[in-house]
Amino acid sequence: SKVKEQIIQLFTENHDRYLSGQYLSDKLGISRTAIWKYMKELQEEGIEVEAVRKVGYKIIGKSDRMTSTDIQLGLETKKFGRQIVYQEEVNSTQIIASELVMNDAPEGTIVVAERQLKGRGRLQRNWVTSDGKAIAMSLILRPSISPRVAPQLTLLTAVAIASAIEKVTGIHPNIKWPNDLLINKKKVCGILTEMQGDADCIKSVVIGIGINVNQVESDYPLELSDIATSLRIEKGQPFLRAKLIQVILAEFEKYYEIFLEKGFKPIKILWESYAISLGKQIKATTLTEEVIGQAIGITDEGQLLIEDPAGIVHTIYSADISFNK
Ligand code: BTX
Repeated sequence: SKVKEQIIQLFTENHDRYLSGQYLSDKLGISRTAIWKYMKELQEEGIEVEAVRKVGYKIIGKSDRMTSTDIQLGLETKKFGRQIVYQEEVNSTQIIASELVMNDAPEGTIVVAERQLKGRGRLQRNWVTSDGKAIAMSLILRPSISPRVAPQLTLLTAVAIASAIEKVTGIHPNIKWPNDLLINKKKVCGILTEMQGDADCIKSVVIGIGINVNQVESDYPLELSDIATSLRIEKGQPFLRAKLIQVILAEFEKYYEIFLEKGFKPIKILWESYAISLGKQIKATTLTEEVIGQAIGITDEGQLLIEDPAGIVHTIYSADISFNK
């Protein structure tokens, strides 16, 4: 309800302070009994509320869920995540987000699911989402940019997530061009950027984000056990997924504003600070060829530059990268 959202907003603005029933009732223009009813509802939704007589209410704990309430409580963005579509079970959050795009959902809308049955990777590959332990999220953007620069949004997303993971866990992840986030060489996050529009103009972009948060090794199917990791495996402790989403949205909003105002260059510098492929011998497999050589950098547009043994520099727009040594 609208009132509950306002209550959540007040607790978010006041961080860990007690808010009295009177204060809430004055602010929202409803009775203290009504406030008490809403606080009970929040409790039933899994938010731990402490109520102290004559003092007020305080949020003392949250469980690891990702409902709209969980994500809004503590969200400090202006636009991103202000519209949340939460579903218990979906085939793919990307499908729901593309439907929302056609129904004029505003920029910053997110779709989140607890359970994703047919997660999509690039090139029709599958993305495995472990029930209740991962983040499956799609984010709707409506930038006015040309399709040529759209791939930069994938790199921007990688920077925002890397920076959020670093803030929440203390781990410094690596980015493997263009769309993988790795920790200790294993994949912790995948990004899928899908665009709608025509050849001259983008109408919308749906960014799919899959993050392995609370899985343990035995949660992964055999074929992923050597290539996938999770924040929990790396850090030895679980994390609240809603909290991570809040920080990702805040980081995203910050970098997206910079990007729209100043272009890709400032993002590129940050991207390079997380990059793992640069300077290494790699093999890039594109739809039409294989390029082997040294990754020497990315262009101001975001394409990867590979210098082959003959000294020829190749510009790669899209490829899968593997390390040669
Ligand atoms: P990608 O094509 O770069 O990576 C897919 C490959 O990654 C798979 O072929 C498999 O080898 C490996 N893989 C699959 N699941 C996992 C996992 N959980 N952890 C590590 N490695 C894995 C990456 O595509 C883009 C993934 C985007 C997923 C999000 S989730 C929310 C949104 N909805 C949706 O359907 N897709 C996106």
